[in-house]
Amino acid sequence: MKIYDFPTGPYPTRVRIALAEKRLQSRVRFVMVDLYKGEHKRPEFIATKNYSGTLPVLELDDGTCIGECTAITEYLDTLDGQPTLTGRTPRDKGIIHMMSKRAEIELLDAVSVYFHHGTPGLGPHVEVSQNPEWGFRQRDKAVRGMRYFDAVLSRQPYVAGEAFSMADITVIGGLLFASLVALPVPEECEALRSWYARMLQRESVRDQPAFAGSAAVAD
Ligand code: GTS
Repeated sequence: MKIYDFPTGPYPTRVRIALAEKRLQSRVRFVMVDLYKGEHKRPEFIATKNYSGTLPVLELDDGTCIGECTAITEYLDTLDGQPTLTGRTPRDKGIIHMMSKRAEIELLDAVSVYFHHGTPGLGPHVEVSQNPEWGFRQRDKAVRGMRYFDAVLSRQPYVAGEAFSMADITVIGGLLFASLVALPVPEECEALRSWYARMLQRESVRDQPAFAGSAAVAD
């Protein structure tokens, strides 16, 4: 299998963490796609790899391409390897999917929109139609999302309940992206901050290129 990847990107990092958790790294070959050169927006990439023009993309040996981190993680979770990241029981699968989707809508995707619209983003060659006001609104939404996940994590050890899951990985992606755009987690979000500190100690997280150096501290 191949993964079209940008090693320090928050979304690709989600899949890298899932692979590391399940110890499946040796089964994939990473192919670097340079976001800052706009390689993900080239017509050939869009036509053959991912219509959405985003990373990561998983390409199976038969040429099938799967985009969307959630879909890729669900695919990987059906292969060998522990732990299960997307739930075993119908209930757990439902909760994990819901919380991961919520983490995208309320946090990670909101920070991403802020990056692309409220900051120079990937630069003028790639960011051809920016709307700063929309970006700033999404930045504020992301901070509200942080407060929501703080409340969740003040009641339970992990985003979807009692065990580490894909939903934790999605929130990690959100806080990674927030740190890259210098959007701090509010001081008073103690549960979220201490959960993130715990997550940064996990081998699968700590060893990712995105967390090298000091770029990804909670504040
Ligand atoms: N919904 C997609 C998913 O979950 O996979 C979003 C993927 C996404 O936005 N990926 C980013 C991207 O390709 C990669 S990164 O920002 O994390 O590095 N962004 C480029 C762009 O032009 O939107």
